Amino acid sequence: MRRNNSMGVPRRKLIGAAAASAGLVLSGCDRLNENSAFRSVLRSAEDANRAAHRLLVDRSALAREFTQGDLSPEFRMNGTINPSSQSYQTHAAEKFVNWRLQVNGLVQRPMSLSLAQLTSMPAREQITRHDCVEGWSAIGKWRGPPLSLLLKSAGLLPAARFIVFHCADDFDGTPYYESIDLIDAFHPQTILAWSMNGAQLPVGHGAPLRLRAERQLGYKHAKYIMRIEAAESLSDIGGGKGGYWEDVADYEWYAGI
Ligand SMILES: Nc1nc2c(c(=O)[nH]1)N[C@H]1C(S)=C(S)[C@@H](COP(=O)(O)O)O[C@H]1N2
Ligand SMILES: [Mo]
Repeated sequence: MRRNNSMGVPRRKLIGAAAASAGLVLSGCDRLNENSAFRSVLRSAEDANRAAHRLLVDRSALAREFTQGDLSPEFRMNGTINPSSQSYQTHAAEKFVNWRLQVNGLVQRPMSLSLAQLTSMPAREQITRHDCVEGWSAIGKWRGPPLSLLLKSAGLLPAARFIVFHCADDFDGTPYYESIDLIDAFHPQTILAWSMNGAQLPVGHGAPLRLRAERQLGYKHAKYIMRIEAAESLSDIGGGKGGYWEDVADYEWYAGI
């Protein structure tokens, strides 16, 4: 079948014309190069290219790690410091023995993990600085399995693009949640911390499990994680912007530091 465009010109003829004009451009290359406007377009394309490359390379870089002596004597508790729901209060009173982390959404094998299972997984320990958008920072020691380990055992489906953290707390009935992309999800310092400064994670800091995503600002570090969901899009989760603060106060979804 011979397919024509809307003007009735056979496709082959159009391709021929395009090739001819490409030839003209090529033969005029030297003259174009003398044109300073053209050169500046090339330069800015090169700059954009370099910036994109730098961004990609930098996103796999490690956040600075500190030593035991750098630990902040006091680490502020911020946002929710004790989720009020009856079910969270019961889990806390039971020392989280009946609590389970759900891992579901776009995964091959949905999982339900006890705290004992999570604490017996291979863990990473890291001393890092937490930077809150409100302007305070603190250095703490965090321990827990890399998020990548859980995602690998659940097996992400090809459509998965984001990892969403659903939390036990809410602000006036609106649940706290956060999300990251797969670059941060598989970053080696992205861990699910069940321990802080060598002790079980305190309720104020997100017990029994909180995210550490060391390349991003504090509000991305979801505390009180109940469920981890792999998703293709963020638009039908919460208010659609990928996180509680993104939805209610227009915080940036990508809060890289
Ligand atoms: N579930 C939940 N996670 C949360 C918050 C919250 O209110 N609820 N606050 C965020 C903000 S703004 C910061 S700075 C950190 C505070 O962590 P911290 O209490 O361990 O200092 O948790 C983040 N994660
Ligand atoms: Mo924060």
